[in-house]
Amino acid sequence: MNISTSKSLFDRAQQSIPGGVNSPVRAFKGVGGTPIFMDHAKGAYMYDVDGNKYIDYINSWGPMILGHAYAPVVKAIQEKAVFSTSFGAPTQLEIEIAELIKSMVPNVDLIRMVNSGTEACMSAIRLARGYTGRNKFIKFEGCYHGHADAFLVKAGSGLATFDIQTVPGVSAAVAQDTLTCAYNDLDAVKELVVNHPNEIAAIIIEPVAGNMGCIIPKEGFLEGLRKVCDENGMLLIFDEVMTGFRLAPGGAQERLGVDADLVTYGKVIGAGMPVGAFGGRREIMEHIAPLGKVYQAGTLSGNPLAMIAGITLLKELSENPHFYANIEVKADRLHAGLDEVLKASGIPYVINHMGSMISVHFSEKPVENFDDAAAANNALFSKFFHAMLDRGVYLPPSAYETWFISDALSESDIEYTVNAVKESLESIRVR
Ligand code: KE4
Repeated sequence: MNISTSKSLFDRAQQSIPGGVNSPVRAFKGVGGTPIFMDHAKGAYMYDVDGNKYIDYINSWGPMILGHAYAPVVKAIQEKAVFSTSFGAPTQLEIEIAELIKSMVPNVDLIRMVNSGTEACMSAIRLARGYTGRNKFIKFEGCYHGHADAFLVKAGSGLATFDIQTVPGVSAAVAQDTLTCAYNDLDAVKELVVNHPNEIAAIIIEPVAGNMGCIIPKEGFLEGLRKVCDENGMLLIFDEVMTGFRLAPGGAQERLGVDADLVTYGKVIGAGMPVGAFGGRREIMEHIAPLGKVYQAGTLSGNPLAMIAGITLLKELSENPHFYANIEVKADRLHAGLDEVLKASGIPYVINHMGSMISVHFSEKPVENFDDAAAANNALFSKFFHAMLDRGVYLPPSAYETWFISDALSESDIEYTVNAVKESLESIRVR
């Protein structure tokens, strides 16, 4: 596959941008090789600067649930842009997206728009600390809640990909309030709570993890966290930046039947524009400025283009629930096809899958937490990634990421993908 233009752009990019990318996971450092520079995308396909076409399983890391350049979203942005891109004053659009989200997520009374998932999660933690008067919080190894200092402790996504255990610049004073334990280990959570009585403000979790591959919560795990929080005056925060409006209209809360106290969003709610949000019960959210004293702000929070993009996509999803059924059928079809060719290959593997989130781990044992994901044959994944890329299938460039299924995928795309997996496995076995 000719990627000469990507190569020259990458050389040029590195002269002006750290590592040539504006987000580390795009740099292919986890899998090696030259990152592919994209020119445009439509539906299930991305087209690189050398004219190569790829079936896209990244979907911009989640937002493109109905495919790239979804016509109603593009039209809405084009029409809104001529009326200014930002006012720095309140607009009706912000009310509309807040009311739309509240109609899809019943346990959210108030919601604040921000500009990224990181901002949403860091604001939720600050609010939990302000509401409870406690400083510590629990996160799970391999979960990623954005790049705010307090989260960069045993985090997933790029930190796992690059094996960054401690991040220079994150002070010990900050990190000491971040308590961690293994995903799916409820006893470890209870032990932390016993060892830190009345010190822990919250537990923050990806209710279905997507930053160490896709990791499914064990039966009773989330319910157990809910009980621990209720018994110890702690808040349960669901980081639904990935799962929100993807696993169901009401996200993981609806699909898994567990209510959090605060929930954070991103990705889908911006339809590819920079948006994040955090919300919850009024008694908690009214501590946020200007109502309360937990300060949180943003020049471009709620800007009209991001709002109209999010409103348009969320309306499509809420008014056409068949999208969710469609995506589940496609994901199930992909899972079945992957299972068939992986089983035939004789290579040990595990497929973790819920809704439109799926990941393949070359592992001989179940992958239920970060250590399991790290113990898999991730060197083989890197070869697999490139073999698939060479066949025009763009997977996340790391074994520590989840694949996303969009409704734009056709049956033939899925069949092509499964066949590409078969050929890729044969090619890497030969080497
Ligand atoms: P952003 O600040 O990147 O918008 O969101 C941070 C975030 C928070 N919570 C969850 C569950 C997330 O998955 C993310 C961001 N996801 C990564 C992909 N694993 C973003 C890709 C990137 O870092 O470029």
